[in-house]
Amino acid sequence: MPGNRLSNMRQSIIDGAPETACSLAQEAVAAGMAPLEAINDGYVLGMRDVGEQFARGQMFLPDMMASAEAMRAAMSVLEPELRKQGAERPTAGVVVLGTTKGDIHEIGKILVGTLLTAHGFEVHDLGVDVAGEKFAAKAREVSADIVGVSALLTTTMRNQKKVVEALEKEGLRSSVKIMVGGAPVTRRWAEEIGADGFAKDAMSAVGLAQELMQKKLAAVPTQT
Ligand code: B1M
Repeated sequence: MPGNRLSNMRQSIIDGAPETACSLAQEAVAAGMAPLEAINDGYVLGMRDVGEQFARGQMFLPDMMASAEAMRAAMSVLEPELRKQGAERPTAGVVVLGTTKGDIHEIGKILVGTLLTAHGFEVHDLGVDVAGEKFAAKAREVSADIVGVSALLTTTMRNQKKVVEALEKEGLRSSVKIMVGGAPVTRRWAEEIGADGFAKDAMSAVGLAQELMQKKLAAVPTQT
């Protein structure tokens, strides 16, 4: 039965069917399925299929938008469940998160933010199409430990470098760690632009954020 449920979830994204995606998520929560299993082994696989069909010219932009809508509908049910897991923990660190300038893809970034919150991080999500200066201003405002920048297009991943530069210009680079991610982003790219780390998916992003926090705390001189 869980196998069927997962494949129905996947299909609801391919079909661009928000109502089905939403009711499958509700059923899964009621049946005690882990929200992350539904996301990773059901809905995200549908999104991957959609991307592949789009790349082959078998699917068009309105279909892709309908699929994104279905994904958001499922996430509206699953996200609060994930957040509950982090609600009662002490803050693991302060993260400013956003999708880079020129880019409106947000599903992966939302997933990263949700999992960070579920693991005790205080997340300030700036949304999509965010300029480097805005990341830097928010980082200063909330005394961020980490700035996380998502990019889904090969053209907009270049703007991740602008975020690094904006933090340098603001004099924040030594106090703020930078992590980058998104489908076209690689470890090598992260190194090239001077970021502190790269994560390939949302769960790895949590591990990376924890690692960066440890490095940051280890660098703070202890008081005698
Ligand atoms: Co767009 N799109 N899209 N799209 N879209 C891609 C990215 C594409 C690969 C599709 C394709 O051709 N196969 C392609 C990019 C090609 C390229 O540059 N190499 C593409 C294109 C071309 C475009 C447009 C240019 C299309 C057009 O207008 N002709 C346009 C660009 C608009 C813009 O941004 N300026 C466009 C528009 C759209 C929609 C609006 C229709 C919609 C987005 C809706 C929304 O987000 N609200 C959309 C969608 C849905 C996709 C695909 C199908 C799915 C993206 C997604 O949500 N995946 C995508 C194809 C694909 O990726 N397979 C595609 C699910 C999500 C959970 O995964 O986002 O990868 P992902 O996030 C992962 C990891 O990457 C990682 O963790 C997440 C969870 O595991 N991660 C991080 C992400 N951010 C991270 C940050 C971190 C760490 C990890 O640290 C900070």
